[in-house]
Amino acid sequence: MRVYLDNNATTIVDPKVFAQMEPYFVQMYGNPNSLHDFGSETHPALRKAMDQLYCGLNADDKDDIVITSCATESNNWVLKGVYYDHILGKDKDHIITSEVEHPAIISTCKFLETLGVKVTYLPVNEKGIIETHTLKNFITEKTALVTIMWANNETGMLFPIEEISKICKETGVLFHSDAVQAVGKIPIDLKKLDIDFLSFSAHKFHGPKGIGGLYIKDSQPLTPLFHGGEHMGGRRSGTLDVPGIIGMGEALELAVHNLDFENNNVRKLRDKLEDEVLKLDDVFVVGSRDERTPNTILVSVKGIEGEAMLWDLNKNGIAASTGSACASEDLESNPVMEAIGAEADLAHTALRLSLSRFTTQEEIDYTVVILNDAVKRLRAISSTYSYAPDWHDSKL
Ligand code: 7TS
Repeated sequence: MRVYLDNNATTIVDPKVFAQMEPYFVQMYGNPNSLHDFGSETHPALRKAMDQLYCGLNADDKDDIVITSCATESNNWVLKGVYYDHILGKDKDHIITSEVEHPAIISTCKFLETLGVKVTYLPVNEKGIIETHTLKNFITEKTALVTIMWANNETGMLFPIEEISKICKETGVLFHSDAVQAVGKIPIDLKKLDIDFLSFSAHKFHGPKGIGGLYIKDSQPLTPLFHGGEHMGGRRSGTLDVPGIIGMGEALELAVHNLDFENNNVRKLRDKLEDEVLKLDDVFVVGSRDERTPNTILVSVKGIEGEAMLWDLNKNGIAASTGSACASEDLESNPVMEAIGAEADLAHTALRLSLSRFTTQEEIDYTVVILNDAVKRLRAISSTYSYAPDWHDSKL
């Protein structure tokens, strides 16, 4: 049996999405900017896709949704755009983010630091989210932007976005949210929230890879990252990825349509898996279930390196993740586990299991059997494992 439990890394393209995209590879392949029929026959489907995106995020007509190649691009664009428009040559020099953002934010912040930008990396509590009341203390008249993710990719923990957006509005600071792990999993209503910029990526909600977007409130100016042929009103040049845009629109519409399913069936399967995982001795799951996206579990299994578990599961057809890269000489620990204050040996044992609406009961039942067996076998040969009932308390 093959079981895919790495849906926070990427998802299967929904066959219904692929069916909408296919004709635009082989029949209607014209460049939408061309003046002939090959070009113009793509327009109705592109218009429909943009409508699906506005509708799926409940964005206003006066807002912009600009198509990008992925969320990494969207995140780079907003941070570098804010640098050009609000920091360079201006009296602001400060950006606030959190310690547990995706590298697409952290690495871009590190780059901006080399240009003289001051960046505050807000610490997180034991659940892996920021204490919102502390945010106010860090905002000064020099702060140009707050960038905080909506849901964490490792833990699934949801950040208090409404509260953060209110603080930013009150203090007159721009607010960006990397919503890659939230879009398609929880309701998003951009008419109700004061969010200036929001990043998303189609391949996280059963759309194709290589296509994403940046929402821009009130179509405010943002210096482009890509200059060129003035596509997307000059905001993001480059020939439009017609099948990709059509796929992303369809995928978002389907995801929003399936939100109740996501919240009931996916959550039920996730909870069942979590119940079974928690029956094991010496395991620790980050954050409580109702504070997370419905599909994610980050679990530490004492005494077993995340990578060892991954290999073992993979041998049995199960795809999961540790959230850490396996360097050639050293096994890296999970950065989010480190940020929540877990000791090094615990941070090395992280295992991320992320489900989707395509995950089945049989797959979860199979995973539980394999996981139980793997834990027994790997702990038997572990040099670091010996039973300690108060382990949870002593390590965090
Ligand atoms: N932001 C978040 C929160 C993410 O989870 C990811 C991908 C990205 C940005 C980058 O998205 P992309 O569209 O540029 O690919 N996250 C992961 C992950 O957790 N494991 O693999 C990719």
